Amino acid sequence: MARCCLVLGDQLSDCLSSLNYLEPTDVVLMAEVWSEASYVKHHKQKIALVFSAMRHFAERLRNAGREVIYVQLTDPNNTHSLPNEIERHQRAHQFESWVITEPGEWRLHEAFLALSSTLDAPVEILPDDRFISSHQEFKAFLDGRKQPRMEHFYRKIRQSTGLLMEGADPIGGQWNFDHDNRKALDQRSTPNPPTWPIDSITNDVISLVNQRFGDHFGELNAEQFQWPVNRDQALEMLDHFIDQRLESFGDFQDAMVAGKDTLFHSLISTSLNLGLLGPMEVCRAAEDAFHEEKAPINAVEGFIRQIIGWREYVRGLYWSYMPDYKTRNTLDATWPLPEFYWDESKTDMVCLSEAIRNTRQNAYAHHIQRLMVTGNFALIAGCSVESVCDWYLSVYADAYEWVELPNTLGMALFADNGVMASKPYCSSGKYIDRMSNYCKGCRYRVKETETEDACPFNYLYWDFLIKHRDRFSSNPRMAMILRNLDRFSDDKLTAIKMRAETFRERVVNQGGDAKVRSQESLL
Ligand code: FAD
Ligand code: DLZ
Ligand code: SF4
Repeated sequence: MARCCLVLGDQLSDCLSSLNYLEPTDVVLMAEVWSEASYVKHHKQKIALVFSAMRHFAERLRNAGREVIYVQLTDPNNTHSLPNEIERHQRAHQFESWVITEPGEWRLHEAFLALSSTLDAPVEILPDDRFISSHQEFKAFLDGRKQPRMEHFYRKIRQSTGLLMEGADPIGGQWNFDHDNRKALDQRSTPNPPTWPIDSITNDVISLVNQRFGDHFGELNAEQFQWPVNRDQALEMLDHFIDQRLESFGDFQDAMVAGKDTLFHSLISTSLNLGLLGPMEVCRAAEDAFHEEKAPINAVEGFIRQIIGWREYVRGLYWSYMPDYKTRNTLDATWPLPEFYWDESKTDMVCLSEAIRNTRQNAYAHHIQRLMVTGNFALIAGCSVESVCDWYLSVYADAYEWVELPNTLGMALFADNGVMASKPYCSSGKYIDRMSNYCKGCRYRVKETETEDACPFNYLYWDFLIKHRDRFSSNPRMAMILRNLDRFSDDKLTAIKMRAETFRERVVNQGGDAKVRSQESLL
C-alpha cells in the first residue's frame, strides 16, 4: 500500500521534508480549495500566483516521475477544504498513512492535528526545515531573555551560518550598517523587473480567478502579471536583483518615490514564501556579490539581515506566541479601517494613495510603504487591529499569517505591547517628507499641524501621543518625544485634538478625505 503526502500551496520546494520522506511509489496530493482561497479575500493576483505556481510544481513533480493527484478548483468532486480532501482521497485509495510538512499557519496546523485523531490512517506532521532556525532553537533563544530583540537573534544566526563572517567577527567590523541605509532617492533611474511571457497554465488561472473571484480586491490581467510562478523564473528574479538592484538596495532601502513601485527592492518575497527559493541560497548569492565587489557591505548586510534576521525572527515569534498573539490589542485600537484602504481615489493623501495604488495594481508595496505609510497611518489613527491585519493578509501576494501577523500586529501597530518592536513606529509627515517626494505633490501641507490643510499625519501623530502618553512614559525610547509634547500649550493640544476629531468624522461620513470626490458626491 502506498502512502500519500499533501503538498500545500506554499510548499513548492524540491527539498520539502514530506517529499523527501516518500518512496518513489508513494503519491502526492495537491488541491486548489475554496476555503484557502477565501478565508480572507485575497488579492486576485495572489490567488492566481498560488494556483499557477501549484500547477507548475505538480508538472515538475510528474516530470520527475512522481504520481500526483491534482484537484483543480473546478473539479465537481472538490470538497473545498484541505482536511476534507484528505478524507475524500483516503476513502478512495485507502493509503497506508499520510505525511504533511507542517503548514505555515496556526489554523491549518490545528485542523491537521484534529484530522489526525479522526482519520482511519496515521497522519505524520513533519517539521518545515526550509527555515534556518527551528522552533526549538528559537524557543531556546527566547528562554531567559526578558526583552528579546531581533538584533541579538540575527547575530547568533550570522555566527551559526558563517554569513558575512571573518572567523568570529563580522565582515566590515560591524554587525549592522543600517545608519548608511536611509538615503532619499536622487534623480537616478531604477531598473525594470524581468517579465516572462504568460504560458497557458498562468493564462488559464488568470481567467479562472477573474471569473470566480471577481469581487476580490486588486487588478489581474495577463499584461501586468509579473510574479515568478516556477523555480526558473524565481532564479531569474534573484539574478536580476543581484546584478541590477543589490548595489543600491542598502542606500535606498527606506526611500519612496511617486510612480516608482519597486525601487531597488528584490521582489523575491513571493518566491521565498512559496518555497521556489530558499533563504540560504539567496543570502549566499548576495554574499558572493560582495566578495566579487559587485555590491557594497551596507547593501549586502542590509539584505541578508532582512532574510536571516527579520524573516526568521517573525516566524519564531509567530509560533512561540500563537494563538494568543492574534488577539492582542494593547492600544485598544478599534476605529474602522477607512474605505480608502480599498480605493485610493478616496484619499487626497498622496503617500497613502500611492501605497494603496501600488498594492491594488501589483499586490505589492515595499517595506517602508507598508510600515511608514499604511502601517503608520493605521497606528496613529487607531484603526482596528483585526481589520488592519486582515487587510495586510489579503492584499499582498507574499502574505501568509506567519510573516504578516508579527509585522502588522507587532511591528506596525504595536498591539503586542513591545514584543516585536522596542517602540512604536509612529511618525508625523516629517519622516515621509524626508524619505519621499510625495509631499511636494500633495494638497496637504506637511509643515503644518493645526491649520485646515495641515498634513493629517501631523495632528494624528500628536493626538496619538496625547492619548497614550501615560503608557509610553515608561519607555525610555519615547522620552524625548514626550518631552516635546509636554512643551505644547493647552491651546495647541486642543487644536490638535479638534483637527484629529474633524478628520476622523470626515473619513467616516464621506468614506475618505478626498475633496474632489466629496464635492462630486454632494451634487
Ligand atoms: P526586500 O525589501 O527586497 O527584502 C528582501 C527580503 O527580506 C524580502 O523578500 C523578505 O523575504 C525579507 N524581509 C524583509 N523585511 C521583512 C520583514 N519585516 N519580515 C519578514 N521578512 C522580511 N513580508 C512578507 O513576506 N509577507 C507579508 O505578509 C508581509 N507583511 C508585512 C506587513 C507589514 C505591516 C510590514 C511592515 C511588513 C511586511 N512584510 C511582509 C515584510 C516586507 O515588507 C516584505 O517582505 C517586503 O516588502 C517584500 O518585498 P521584497 O521581496 O521586494 O523585499
Ligand atoms: C494562499 C493559498 C491559496 C490562495 N489557495 C490554496 C489552495 O487552494 N490550496 C493550498 O494547498 N494552498 C493554498 N494557499 C496556501 C495556503 O493558504 C497555505 O499553505 C497556508 O496558509 C499555510 O501557510
Ligand atoms: Fe502624506 Fe502629509 Fe506628505 Fe501629504 S503632506 S504626502 S499626507 S505626509
